Amino acid sequence: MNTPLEKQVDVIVVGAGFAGLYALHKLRAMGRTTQVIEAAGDVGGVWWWNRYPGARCDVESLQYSYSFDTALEQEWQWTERYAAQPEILAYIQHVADRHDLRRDVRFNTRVESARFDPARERWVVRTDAGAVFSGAHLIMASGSLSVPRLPDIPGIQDFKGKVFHTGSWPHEGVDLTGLRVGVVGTGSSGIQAIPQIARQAAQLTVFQRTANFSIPAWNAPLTPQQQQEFKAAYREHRARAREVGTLYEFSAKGALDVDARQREAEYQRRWDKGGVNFVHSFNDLMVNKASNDTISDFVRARIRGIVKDPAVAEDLCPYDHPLGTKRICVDTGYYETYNRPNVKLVNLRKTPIERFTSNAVRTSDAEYEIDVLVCATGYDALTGAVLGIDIQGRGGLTLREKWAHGPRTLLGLMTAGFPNLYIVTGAGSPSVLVNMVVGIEHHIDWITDCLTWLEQWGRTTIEPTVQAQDRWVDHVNAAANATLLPMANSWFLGANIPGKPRVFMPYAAKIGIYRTECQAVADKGYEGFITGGPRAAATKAATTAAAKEVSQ
Ligand code: FAD
Ligand code: N01
Repeated sequence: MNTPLEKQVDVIVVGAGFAGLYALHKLRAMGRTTQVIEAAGDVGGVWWWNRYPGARCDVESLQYSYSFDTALEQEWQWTERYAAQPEILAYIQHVADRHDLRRDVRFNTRVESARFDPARERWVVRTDAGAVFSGAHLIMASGSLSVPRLPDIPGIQDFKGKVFHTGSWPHEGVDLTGLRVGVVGTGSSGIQAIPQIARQAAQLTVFQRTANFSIPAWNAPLTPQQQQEFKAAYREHRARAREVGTLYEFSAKGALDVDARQREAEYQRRWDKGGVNFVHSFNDLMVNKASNDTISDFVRARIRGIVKDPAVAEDLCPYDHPLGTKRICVDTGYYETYNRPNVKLVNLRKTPIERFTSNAVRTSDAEYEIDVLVCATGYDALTGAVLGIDIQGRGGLTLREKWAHGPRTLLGLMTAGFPNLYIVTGAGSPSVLVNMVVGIEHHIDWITDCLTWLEQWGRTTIEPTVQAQDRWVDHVNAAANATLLPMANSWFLGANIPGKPRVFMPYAAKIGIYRTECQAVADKGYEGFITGGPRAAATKAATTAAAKEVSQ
């Protein structure tokens, strides 16, 4: 029986960022009726939410863009090497206008629950506005970094000043002129915002728990010639990006294959060019700790060279994780900011925060009065948005129960017991480790190819077998363990969320390898997946497998 007032479509998509919009565009072209549901007031995803001062991409603008619209990639003029948030948002809004996408998006609406109805083989989705939608397929384009996290610091509710999170920054902007501002968090967001805030605020106090490695962006306007040269070879660049993610200058040598002088020269050459390319100076930096020590030492020496007060410089030097094992940061004048007279660094490892009072942050040795608190404290990454929805699959199995000990997927795309539920750039895929627009386009292409295949073969449902999923989870763990990545307490591992299972979530393989693996599965008739017949009741095998998993 249909639920009253249920709007029925072929496919429901949660989220209208890069992923949701491309999904809608493709599904429409395939003739599938599609409903996108988005909590924000417009398209853009993270670029709609993250309006903090200094927000910009760190994959170069010409690469951090869709490849599917080949006319647009020629027409669109990026103004800077790394576009700022307003420009990226304008680009996504332009894509929505150009392809008339907004008419299928329900904005200002949050999906609260999704239940698979096995009798109808449909997902029934309920929103915070009480609306009900059903679709044969449900695509979670809900983002890997879309659930901001405020710090659990005692007394924060007593603080009477304004509190902002970088990931949900007010649209009207925040005038910090003449105010005493505290920033908690020195990841990518904090490192971008701190230099900008320092210019406005009367006094800026940065509360740092973990020092991070940051590389200068050397951001600059893009010249017409730079644009023309890149655009002339766009097809080749896009093809290469599908293999490597971002077009860095990859090295064929290990860091210890050359002498110290050559190593230093290479690090300096790349430092002077700026950006994440620096991390690819040698090919073993992410697998060999001794090699990594050389690049980590180089950056620590640069920090000491930039920051005038030696004690502050030392506090800014990261020692507790190898470079690159936390997401590397890219900055404009970050370390230089600590030479300003109105900026103070508080090292929370030495003097932890004890509590907030109504007008101050109290650490173990001092009280810092502030008017405004900026939390650059990150996200419940990769699984936060998906688990934020009460998702129920076959036999009443909820995703929250199933993933209680960590996410389990096949290819990062689907999970056993949840037929026709697709996750874009989810845990178990390269996701946040690569240029995410490349990963997003790949996932949407794989999902839409899968829908076409199901139709051609008269199948109505698809889901992984538990065995194939288990093998994939082991494979993802092995890929991470072959690198230095698990050595950091990073959000890649869920370490930033108390109580979150510590599982290395992204798949640490080159995206080209991953694409080949995904294609091989499809070429073998979706090997590792169970498909159900035309409107048949759910296959017995799938139900049994899901039930078995709940009982495990
Ligand atoms: P998002 O852009 O996160 O969009 C997901 C949308 O889903 C959101 O708008 C959210 O409101 C909506 N949503 C979630 N849950 C629900 C729900 N229950 N109901 C309704 N709607 C919901 N990646 C790079 O590769 N390069 C970069 O340079 C880069 N820079 C970044 C800078 C910042 C400040 C941040 C935060 C991230 C950056 N990223 C970058 C990563 C970024 O997440 C991806 O590049 C990309 O924008 C993700 O797009 P998406 O559509 O998958 O997800
Ligand atoms: O978040 P983060 P982010 N007390 O989790 C600290 C993308 N992105 O928003 O490390 C004190 O990295 C926390 O300290 P610690 C990119 O993928 C890209 O900066 O847990 N401190 C850390 O310093 C990025 O990686 C860009 O010890 C607390 C910080 O808050 C991802 O988004 C720009 C605390 C959080 O850092 C997330 O970046 C922005 C507490 N209770 C974002 N809780 C580009 O440049 C947390 N912290 C492309």
